[in-house]
Amino acid sequence: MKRLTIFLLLVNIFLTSSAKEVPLVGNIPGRQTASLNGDWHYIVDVQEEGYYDYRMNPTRWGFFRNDKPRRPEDLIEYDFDKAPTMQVPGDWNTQDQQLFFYEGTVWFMRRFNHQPKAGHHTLLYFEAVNYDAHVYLNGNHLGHHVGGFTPFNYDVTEQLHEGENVVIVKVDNKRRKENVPTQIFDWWNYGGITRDVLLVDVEPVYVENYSLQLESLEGCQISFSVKLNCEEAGHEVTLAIPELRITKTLTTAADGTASCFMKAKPELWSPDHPRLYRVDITLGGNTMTDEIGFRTIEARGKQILLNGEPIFLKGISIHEEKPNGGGRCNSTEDAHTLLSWAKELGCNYVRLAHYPHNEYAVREAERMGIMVWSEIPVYWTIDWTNFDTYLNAERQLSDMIQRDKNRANIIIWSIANETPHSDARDNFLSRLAQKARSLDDTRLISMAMEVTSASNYKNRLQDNMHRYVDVVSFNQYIGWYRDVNDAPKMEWEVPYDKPVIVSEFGGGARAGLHGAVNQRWTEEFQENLYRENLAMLSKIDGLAGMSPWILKDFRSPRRVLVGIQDYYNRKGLFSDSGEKKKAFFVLRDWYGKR
Ligand code: GCB
Repeated sequence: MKRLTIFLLLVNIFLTSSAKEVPLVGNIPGRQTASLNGDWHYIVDVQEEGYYDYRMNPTRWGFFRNDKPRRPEDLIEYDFDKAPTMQVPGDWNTQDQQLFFYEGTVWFMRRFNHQPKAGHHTLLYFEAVNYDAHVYLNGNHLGHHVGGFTPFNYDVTEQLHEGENVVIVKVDNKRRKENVPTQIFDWWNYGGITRDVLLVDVEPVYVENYSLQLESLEGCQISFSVKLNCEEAGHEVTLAIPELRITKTLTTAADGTASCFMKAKPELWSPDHPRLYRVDITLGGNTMTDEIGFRTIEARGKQILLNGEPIFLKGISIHEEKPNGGGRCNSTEDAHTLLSWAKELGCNYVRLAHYPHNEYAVREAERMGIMVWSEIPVYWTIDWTNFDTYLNAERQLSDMIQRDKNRANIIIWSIANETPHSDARDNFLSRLAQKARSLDDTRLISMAMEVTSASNYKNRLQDNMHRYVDVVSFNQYIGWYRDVNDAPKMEWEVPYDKPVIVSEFGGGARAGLHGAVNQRWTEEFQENLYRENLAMLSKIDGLAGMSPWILKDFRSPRRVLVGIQDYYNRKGLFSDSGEKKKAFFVLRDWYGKR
């Protein structure tokens, strides 16, 4: 009898904690959601007291229980309700002065009310938590997620209570060798629940994700494929694009997917005409709406063709940092300001460096007619031989693609930035490139490579990864890490029949500091560097675009020069508070003439 009771208790514990991470749902803006943004209580936990006991074993009595003393003599050494609050989404570094340089663990707690809808399911969706997150709902551990810039979601239908619920997240942003990115990187390691948190209302059977795109210009063919959250035959999914007079009903096969091709002649999406069509996807009487643009993108010889026409990518690189004063961006307004600056510069393209940016940013760029290079933080010295590191990178890549595969403006998936050559690195990256292609063969694949610098002024791009990419891209810093006087003598050799993008070049200037052109950190130095670089780079055979480094000064712990850098990388064309530097006008004029 006693055994039976224990067994039943265990079964009960198992059942009540059976929340699961589910495959990422697409088109969050088009779904029924309730926001969990707002004030969350937080506790800074330097030694992970709330997670490990004093023998360093995970403790049953952790902060995730949100325990309260029941009797006056009870000892509970934390209290979320008495702890301060900060805004979610948001980084902790700019919300609490004491946490400016903090890298470690912070616990977050928020209460919310919920009224379950009979027969519905609820997903708990995090757009991003940097970097390592353990998520708990009403004391149940929902899961563990690593990677600071991609979304994840849990089906929490069973864990939600009617009335009050408590969600707790342990966030740890310590840098580690095996992480992606690894221990060193040139940007601020903003910690926290940096993007939206949402409850998503779905039916038990729901559309998990779909792809809708123009297959080819010649045949005027659109392809549509849809995947449900369950592997069941016989569900009807209707796709409607009213402005194209398309209504098509498909029936799922046993694996819960369906697909079709349709004839259509949509107006094409392009920077000059960022046309988006309303798309309705209906399953079992529930309709979800999206806005989708149609275009083709391809590399032919040394050209990039958008809608069959050669296009030069007039770009700029952007970090996801607020336009005024720093901190992680977390709204459409932030994205709009940065992208408007890029437009003012004459850009038709941006490199969203060095990690997937917020969905807001990608969608805003799409509406504004800006093409996008989107990348994962496989940056510098990744732990190439560690298979878990590979799996982490691959997961970030596939979540980036799952989230954004219907965005017409994304033309390039980039898999890495400035990685040192080795067999281990080639194995890792070629596998990633193949993965990207298997998930989406309609876009171009690239990565930011490096050029071997030669003393005879001949710069040759040589990288085994050239076979796996559609566009060869490289970063180079003549004039900054190498002498600007060399620029006119430089020759470039890119021995591959592929389009070339210069994914970075640039140099630093402190806004308002003026002086001679050879005086580092002055606006004149940066201005001259841009002039010399643009003249030099124009000579590259097959130059199809560029994304100079960078739109705005951004925070970096590596930039310690007092009075000049003050923990900012100063290569922005805008200062950290949004003032234009002289080099802005050089690039704007050059783009104006292309
Ligand atoms: C690079 C990196 C970028 C740095 C930049 C710099 O090559 O890709 O992340 O911030 O150089 O400023 O040195």
